[in-house]
Amino acid sequence: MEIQNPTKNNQKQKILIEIAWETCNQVGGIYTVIRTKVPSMVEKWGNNYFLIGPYFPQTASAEFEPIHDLDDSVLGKTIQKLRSMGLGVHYGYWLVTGKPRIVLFDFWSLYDKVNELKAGLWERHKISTLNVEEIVNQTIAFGEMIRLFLTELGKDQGGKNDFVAHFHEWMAATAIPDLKQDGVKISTVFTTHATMLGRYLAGNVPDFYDKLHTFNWQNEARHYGIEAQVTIERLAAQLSNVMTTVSDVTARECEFLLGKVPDLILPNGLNITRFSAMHEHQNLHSRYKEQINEFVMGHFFQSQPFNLDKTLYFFTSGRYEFSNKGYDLTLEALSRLNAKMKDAKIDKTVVMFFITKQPYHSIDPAVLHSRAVMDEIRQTCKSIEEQVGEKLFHASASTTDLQLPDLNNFVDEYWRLRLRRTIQTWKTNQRPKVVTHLLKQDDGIMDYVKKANLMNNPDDRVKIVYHPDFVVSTNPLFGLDYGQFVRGCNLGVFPSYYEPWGYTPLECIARGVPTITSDLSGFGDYMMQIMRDYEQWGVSVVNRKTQNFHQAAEQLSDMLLKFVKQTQRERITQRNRVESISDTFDWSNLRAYYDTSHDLALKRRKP
Ligand code: 1S3
Repeated sequence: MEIQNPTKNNQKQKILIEIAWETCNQVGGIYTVIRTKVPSMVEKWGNNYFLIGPYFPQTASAEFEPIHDLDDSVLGKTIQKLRSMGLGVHYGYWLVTGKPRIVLFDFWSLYDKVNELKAGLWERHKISTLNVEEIVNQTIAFGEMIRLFLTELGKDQGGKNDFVAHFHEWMAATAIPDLKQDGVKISTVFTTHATMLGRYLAGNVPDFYDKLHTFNWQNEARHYGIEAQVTIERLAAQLSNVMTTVSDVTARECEFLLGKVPDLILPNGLNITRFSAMHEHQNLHSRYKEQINEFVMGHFFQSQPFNLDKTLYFFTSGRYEFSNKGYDLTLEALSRLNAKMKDAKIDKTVVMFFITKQPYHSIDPAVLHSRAVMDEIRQTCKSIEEQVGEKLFHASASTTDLQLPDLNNFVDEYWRLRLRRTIQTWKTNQRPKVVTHLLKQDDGIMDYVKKANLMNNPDDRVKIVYHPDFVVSTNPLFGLDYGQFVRGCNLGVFPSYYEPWGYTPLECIARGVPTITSDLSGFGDYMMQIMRDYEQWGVSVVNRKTQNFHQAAEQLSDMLLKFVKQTQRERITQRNRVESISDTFDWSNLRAYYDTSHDLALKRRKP
């Protein structure tokens, strides 16, 4: 840990500290930003980079390795100082690619002072925190530890270092107003990955984008009971040296809802791993598609067998925000696609997966049972296969008249009966379930599916599988992790209405899977800016800015139909093209935006 040493010509060292509630604490997309960016940050900053996050023992036990010896560097001394104040400060490595150093604050060690801290926030900055959600109390305690830590660092025994503190989201930013007021010698960058009000308003007010300039932030914040969060977000935006967000789409929101036009846009990237041989990603697609086939056979073939060689797998995924994530539009478009495929007598089947998280009791036992019985059929077939193979070999080897033996004679009555009985118990007339789990209650997806009669009817060309839980490798239905599931699918569908960036389409591109996004998502908007012929590269963008819901649904259904009509050869070529643009989104290319924000913050604090 040598961050405090000035270089030979006595230049100050620049030190970057990245701070987020999702550092070593996976909640959503911000964790992906921070975690995937680490290797690129470490490459540039080396030992002069570390992160700060909250301490949660359970996550820490999996992702954190403590460093026990503290030296007398400025970081070591600062940690010691906070510990001597009785605060829980954990220092070590974050066990992710790049293995950066990380400081985790146990905010519970300060939690008994939370009411005092809240009174202080009101007195000094007019942040009203009465009757707030529990998360606000936790972030205030966390923020106070950040304030103490940075204030101590800023003293920097002799000013040998220049510090930049990069805060992500309001949850990490309660310290910014105090740091500014106290003149702490640290340059600050604040990145918001959405706006609190934007998220609420977009989900509740029709024509949100057209009305953006009309909202009174305080009235709206009070109305939704999020005044504390919004005030913290606004103050962080206005008082940091540099304020940024992830897309132009969200920049407009910041202007009207946070009262601040962002200084810079920092688009999100991924850590892209490409294969040296092109065919490798195609092989992986086939392998994982086979596993999805297994699920589909278990789920549908009980009553509705169809030709898997003529079946396409589409999916959408993300947090359950029914209209913000465009699930409503996707369902409407699927219903139209179903009608169009029937009309045109297209002899293909589309299975559409909805992967999200909703409260449920358990996986539906009927779904599990069907899968288990199908596995039993497979086992029986295997036994028969072995028996026939062995007997055929013997009969062939011992034949004297060159006549091929009759295979029918090789299967024991026992196995014939067993196979017939198992098939009999399996086959049913009932429609395959739409939802794989027992939901606690019907939701927007189920209501829409029923209304549109997308109920997996025998003549439907579009079948629906609603999986109200995220896909993880321990899941008994797919036996795939999320990345593998994505690779096995043919198309990702994400026509969001509210999406500051949106990693889901990018995750498709990284795996060579074509995708559909919208021009209201940060990613779609960025794609349209940087690549004129994006459709050639397997990315389609639904126009939701100027089209109404029905026009956008029609456009989306046409996009889906066009995809359905592609030949297998065209799909293979397209997958190669998609995969070839993935490098554009590697952090090694996108870190430069972050670099600019840090340079600007340093310049601004010392004009
Ligand atoms: C936010 O997470 P979300 O899904 O709540 O930040 C992500 C990372 O910048 C972004 O991709 C997403 O659109 C935002 O909404």
